[in-house]
Amino acid sequence: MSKSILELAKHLDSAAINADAVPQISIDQELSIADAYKVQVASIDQRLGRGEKLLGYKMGFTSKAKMEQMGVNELIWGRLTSNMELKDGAALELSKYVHPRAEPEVAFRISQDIPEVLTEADIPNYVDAVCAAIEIIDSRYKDFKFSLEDVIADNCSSTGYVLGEWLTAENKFDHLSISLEVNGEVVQSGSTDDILGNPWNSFLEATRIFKREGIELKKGMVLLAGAATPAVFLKAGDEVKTTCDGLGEVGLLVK
Ligand code: 0L1
Ligand code: MG
Repeated sequence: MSKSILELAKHLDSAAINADAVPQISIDQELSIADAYKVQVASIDQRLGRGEKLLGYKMGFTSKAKMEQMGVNELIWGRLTSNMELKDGAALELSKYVHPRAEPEVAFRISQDIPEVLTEADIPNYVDAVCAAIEIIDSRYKDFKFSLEDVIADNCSSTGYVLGEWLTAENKFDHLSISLEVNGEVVQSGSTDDILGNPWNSFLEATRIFKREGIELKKGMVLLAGAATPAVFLKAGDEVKTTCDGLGEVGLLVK
């Protein structure tokens, strides 16, 4: 028998709390994309009900190659809550995750509520800071395998994030190098161009999609723009660092 949206949400929430890999939802029941986002919202509501705060959003599938691979033609998004934030340089406790990976990103800080779809000219009025960031993705599904609907329901794999020092938002991001280092070795490198041509495009797309979906981007919220490279699995003892030209560094230690 099919599970309700709330049952699916509780199932994924419990998998996240217990760091327990579960079978893909899509093996047993069909889910539309709209219903998958409802599961995501209901599962985040479980966290908010425990006192967590909604602090922002992450954009995913921000490269054309990844969109094509997953058969989508627009970005997907997940929600960032207070328990997901790790301070720069903090320890990530491996036992709290199923099979976490890290990916190098940039983040935006929103300076006032965004009421409408923005254009490039509006950006200075709505974003006051940018920084280098790391997103921790940790699918709750066995073997990190999922359909598009599965991953959306599972908060688009988003599990944690680390923000570097906020810098003024004048940075234009033209062709900036960005890399992920593990234990002093560069294991992934790319350019901010790899984030939808330019991370600002991801931000503008977010304002378009969220207006359509009735999602509020509010003052003080964080928006993760998307990964510039493939993600890397983490293991105990790893020192992980993202460096982005002009935006500095941000890191974490895996325990
Ligand atoms: O770009 C993203 O952050 C997508 C994450 C969801 C897919 C995955 O877990 O690889
Ligand atoms: Mg990401």
